[in-house]
Amino acid sequence: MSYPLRRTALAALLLGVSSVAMQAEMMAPTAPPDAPKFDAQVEPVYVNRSDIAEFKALPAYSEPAWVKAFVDAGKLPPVAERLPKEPMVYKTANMPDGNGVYGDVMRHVIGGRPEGWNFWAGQNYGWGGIDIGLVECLTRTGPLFEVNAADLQPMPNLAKSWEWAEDGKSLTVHLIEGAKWSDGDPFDAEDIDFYWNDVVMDPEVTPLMGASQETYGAGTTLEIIDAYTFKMSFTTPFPEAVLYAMAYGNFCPGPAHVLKPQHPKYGGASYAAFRDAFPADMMNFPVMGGWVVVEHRPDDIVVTRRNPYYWKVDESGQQLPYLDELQYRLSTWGDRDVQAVAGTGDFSNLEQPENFVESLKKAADPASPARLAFGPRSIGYQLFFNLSANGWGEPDARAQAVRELNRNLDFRKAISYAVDRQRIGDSLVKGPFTALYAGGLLTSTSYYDAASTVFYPFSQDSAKEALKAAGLEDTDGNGVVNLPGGADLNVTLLVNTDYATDKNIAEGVVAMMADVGVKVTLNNLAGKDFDNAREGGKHDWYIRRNDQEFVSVVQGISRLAPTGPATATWHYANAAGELDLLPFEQQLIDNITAFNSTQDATLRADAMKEYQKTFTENVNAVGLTAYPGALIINKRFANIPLGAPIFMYNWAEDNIIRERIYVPADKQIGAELRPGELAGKLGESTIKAE
Ligand code: BQZ
Repeated sequence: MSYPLRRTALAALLLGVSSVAMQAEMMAPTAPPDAPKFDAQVEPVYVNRSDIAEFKALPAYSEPAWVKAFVDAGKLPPVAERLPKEPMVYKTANMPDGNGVYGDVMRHVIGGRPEGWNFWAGQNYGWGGIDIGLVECLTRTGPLFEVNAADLQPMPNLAKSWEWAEDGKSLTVHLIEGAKWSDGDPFDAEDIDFYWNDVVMDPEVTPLMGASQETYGAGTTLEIIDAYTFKMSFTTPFPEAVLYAMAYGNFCPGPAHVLKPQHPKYGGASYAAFRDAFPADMMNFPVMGGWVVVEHRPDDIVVTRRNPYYWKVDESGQQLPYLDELQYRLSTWGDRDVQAVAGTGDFSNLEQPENFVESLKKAADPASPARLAFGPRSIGYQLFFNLSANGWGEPDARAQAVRELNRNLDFRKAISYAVDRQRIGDSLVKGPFTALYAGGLLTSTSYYDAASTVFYPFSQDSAKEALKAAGLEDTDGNGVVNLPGGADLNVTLLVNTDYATDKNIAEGVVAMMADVGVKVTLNNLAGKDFDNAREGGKHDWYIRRNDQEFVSVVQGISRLAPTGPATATWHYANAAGELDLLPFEQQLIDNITAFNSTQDATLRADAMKEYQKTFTENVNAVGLTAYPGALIINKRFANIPLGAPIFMYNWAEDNIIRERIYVPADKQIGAELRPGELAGKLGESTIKAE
């Protein structure tokens, strides 16, 4: 009788219960252990949305002198004609350092690479704030981290106001009037019509963030009323989450005047040609954002210059943005941290714990060019199981066998028991940063409820018991459990190699699975290849840094479960559009529907408690670690909002409202690469005043 068995038998005798019964037991799940105390270093100053901005006409407007030279040269209409009837006006009182001055540059460093500019056909701009600076959406949620709970709703943006019908079954939306794209073309309902009918509702087109009709509620329709008004109609009353689904990354209308001619419905050659019609070396793509891409040196840098038609001003009538240029050096995410604390870069979301200690040390030096401030614990990693067994991703026999195991609760429990979260956290960084994360909603959302969270503690014995309960034992004694047919169980784990954190966590998981007899093979893929493999269902398991839905609930709520054929990234429908939901997944969908169908705060909180309990009890995913991130910003920048988290409703590149950030004249560093230049015509070069 092996030693562990002898020890158990002895204990059984002592306790007078049958050893077999005790051995078969798995450790009882517990409530999640308390996270180490780690308060956000700076609290936001809470305000109402109307304290941040409003839409109104001002008596006079102004612009940088060098832009005025373009007007004088007849190359631009006067600023008042470039602005909408009622621009968005940022309130001076809400600006930490007041109205700003023009000039200077923000030097970003990013790990992505622009694919092309057709965001609406799924192309990414390289992340790291490029797309956030170029595309604007109907509403905005990044700055909501500083909004009072009582006023917590998305901020107006391209949609300046909206009203619900009495019964809540429709929403009438009013667009900003007289705003223009950066090439001077009017922004109006034609852009909304194209986005809804020829992007969202066109099954051949998938926008970057995957918006589909379900994102706005199954059965939702949209009707154009006039040039600045449209109405959405819903099948359930008051689906307020729709307003969040009108913020970044969804319902960010594209320039119909350049997109439409390329779309097959309007004479375009094909859907592939439509997607590739605006390659990354094509400059001056029209935007509604504060800056336009005027230069892209592959693998080197993207340069963006102020948009002379930008539709926001400060209370003194100065047209925004204040910064004339934003640069994006094309490097790695890790290098972003290094350059930010060194002062050769100006911004970073310190999101990889491996860089915490070094960055903290550097930033602690009073002479450091950058300031660093930690926010709430809003970064979380989970291991997701591919829960489709009806063909999504065309699995071969080996993969299909793994899919069926993934759909077995005992198997998922086994994987959770086998994860030593303390060891994962410590392998990334020592200290009070990482917490033992059960999975599901993060503690950073007010909808998180510890009492509704089920935690399977680290226990290799329990893991082995659970594997046995799932029909898996090491029948050939080679240390790897065997599938019913006798083959060793071998699982592929998809990992995003753009981040050291993802790779380190994955290596930890491989070792921990081996300890309980589960062989895991890493599928290491970079950025877009990772996204494509995940989107295409080409995985058994994958590791993912949470998106907004697990951090805020309301932002991206439709992605919290397979509410539609392509909403939950771990379970899409097969080619026939069929979703083989597990019973607990249906419960999760019902919880989300319950949340979306009421405005009652208590009923909403209850719906999310149910969601969290169902998600964690059924191990929909295995929580791996959760930790706070830190915002690193060069000290020369003014108007950085206090307590801005790197990630909540959106990333810091949105949260800090870059269009109203400025550098006092005496601190400007003269690092612009294209001083005095503005974007020219689409596909051409820049223009100069003289
Ligand atoms: C922040 C963000 C701004 C995407 C991306 C990137 C993509 C994912 C995710 C983050 C990067 C930075 O995150 O890591 O700090 O600057 O860009 O967009 O990981 O590969 O697909 O979801 O937001």
